[in-house]
Amino acid sequence: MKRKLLVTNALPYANGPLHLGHMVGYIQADIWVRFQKMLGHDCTYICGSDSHGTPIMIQADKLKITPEELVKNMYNDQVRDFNDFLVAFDNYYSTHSPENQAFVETIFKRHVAKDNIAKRVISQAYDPVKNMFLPDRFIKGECPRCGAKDQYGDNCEVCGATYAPTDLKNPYSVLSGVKPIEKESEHYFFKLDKFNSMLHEWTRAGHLQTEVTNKLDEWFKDGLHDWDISRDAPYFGFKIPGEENKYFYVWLDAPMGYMASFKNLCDKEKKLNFDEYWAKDSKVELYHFIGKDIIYFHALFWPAVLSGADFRTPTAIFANGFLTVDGQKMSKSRGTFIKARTYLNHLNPEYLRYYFAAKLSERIEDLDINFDDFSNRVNSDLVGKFVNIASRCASFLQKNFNNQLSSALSEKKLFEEFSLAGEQIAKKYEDLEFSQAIRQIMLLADKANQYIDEKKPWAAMKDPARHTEVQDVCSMGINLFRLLMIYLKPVLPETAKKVEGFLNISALTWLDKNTPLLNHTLKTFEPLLQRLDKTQIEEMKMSAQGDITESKSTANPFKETISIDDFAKIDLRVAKILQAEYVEGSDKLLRLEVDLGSEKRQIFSGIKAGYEPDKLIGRLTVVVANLAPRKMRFGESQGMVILAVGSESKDLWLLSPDSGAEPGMKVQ
Ligand code: B3M
Ligand code: ZN
Repeated sequence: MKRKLLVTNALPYANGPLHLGHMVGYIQADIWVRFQKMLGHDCTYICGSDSHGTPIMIQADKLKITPEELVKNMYNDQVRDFNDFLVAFDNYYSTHSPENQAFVETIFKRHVAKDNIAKRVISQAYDPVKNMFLPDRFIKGECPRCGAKDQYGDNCEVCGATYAPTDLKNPYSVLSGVKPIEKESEHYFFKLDKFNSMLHEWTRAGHLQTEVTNKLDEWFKDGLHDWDISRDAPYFGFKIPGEENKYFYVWLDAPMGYMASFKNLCDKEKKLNFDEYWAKDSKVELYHFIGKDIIYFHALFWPAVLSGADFRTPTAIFANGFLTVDGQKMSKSRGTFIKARTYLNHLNPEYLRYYFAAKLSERIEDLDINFDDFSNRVNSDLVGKFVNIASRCASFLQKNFNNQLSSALSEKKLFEEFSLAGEQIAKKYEDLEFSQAIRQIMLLADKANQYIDEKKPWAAMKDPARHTEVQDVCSMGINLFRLLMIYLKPVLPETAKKVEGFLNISALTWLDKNTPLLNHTLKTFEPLLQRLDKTQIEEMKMSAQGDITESKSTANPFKETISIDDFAKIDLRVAKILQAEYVEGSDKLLRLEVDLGSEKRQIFSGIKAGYEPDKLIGRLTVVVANLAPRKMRFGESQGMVILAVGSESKDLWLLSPDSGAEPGMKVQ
């Protein structure tokens, strides 16, 4: 039966770049959607930028651009990152759109009419210099327990204490540095408690993962509190109708962005009908993929807001866990913060799609990316097992049989076994048990390789009487490979395209697993996926470390202030470059030998794109002399050359002291 589905991913904030942690949920949903489409279901996949809120306003202010310009820039970056990670939304829109404004106003008015909105005066922290109310994360101070400085208003990063912003000692506004004052203002509240019984029922009706239902039980026990849905000017968002200085809180209009993005698509593609998807009695399945940190908004507020405004509620919400890198929380200071773009500059997106798929389950577990494991899996599973089947068989068929497949299957049973396994694999995809699907696919890949090993076509080829056998074995191999490609297509869409070209067939669907490809001419085999070279990972990690903390288009241009003592720890020296040469196997690095006056050092520096080694020999530059030595694949790097860098990887310039400087001189 053909199903109709609408699938969404959480709308990423437009105030910072996408990073690998984000990609978990987007890749998960994209794989699921591609799978549904391969089955022939009518599945629409939408997303967009979450474009409102104080952080966006502040960020734009810092950059001296308007919030509109900022969200436009971020939107473009996000679209590019998603495209390059092969996340194929049917529409990517923005919450800062006329459609979204219309939805938030309609929905708000419907709730007002039903007396679901209250107004009352509350007192909040206010920055008397910037003349604005301060969200919690804009207030810092000393931890009330251990006294650590510069802690946020909710918990202490030093001793782990949790508290309210009002508990901070010597609080100050992050924006102006002054002590916040308390100020009163009237706010709008959504009466969540009125939906208590509706939510009680809804959260237990199979729309949520078990872990989520359990978590919600705790929240129900705490009681459902009124939700503050308004913010005072200055704010970047939609004005509340009838108010001069009040805006809807970003989290009220954010999920409505799902509707706005879909409405925008309906206007472009006339065959889609908005009401069929969102009216109260809609039969369409609606799925939201989100991160575990935003469950409260999606499993409580959102169904209540929708149902109270006479719209349908979601069919299910799928929450995913966080990403850790080499066992640690992603952190800018540790250099484990990897932007989506940094990854893409160095590595194939399908590697990460495969790695995530191999580790994802239906549960809300955190997922660790361990880069040794990552390269082993890519090389042994994808290249060693999967691609290997095709390359082994294709070369025999091309050299000896004009790329022609046999007209019958020599091992019907084996083909049927592979075809039948597709049913279980489909079930695993459907249930979001991707790691189990991948495990089964790789077991089949082992089997296919074993089959070829046993039949030894290379031996049979030596005996002219056995040539038909070779063609049959390789045709079997290609047919098994084709089924594996079908099963991996949701994860590896680019590779699938190449394979469809090589097999000389139209786009593979899931049902194609039931019929073999026979009596058919292949195209010439082209390499499908390269082995991953560990230097690519090293180089990516190096750029991640070097990345300024936030994306160029949006960042505060400078890093956090350090003291003069901090600066004094860095030992900068004039160095003379004695030797410079290419490093085999690295497309970024040069190996330098430098003279620091009192000693010579070896330094690997990522300047290959900007300099020919010969031109460097003999010149002076500046290095960090006391950077801890780092072991790299090519040897130890004993220091760091400082560079001026532009936005392209080739835009880099060594610093040069004026003439007269000597190697070893201090730079300060
Ligand atoms: N922008 C938070 C996030 O990016 C928030 C999601 C909105 S979903 C409607 O995770
Ligand atoms: Zn503390």
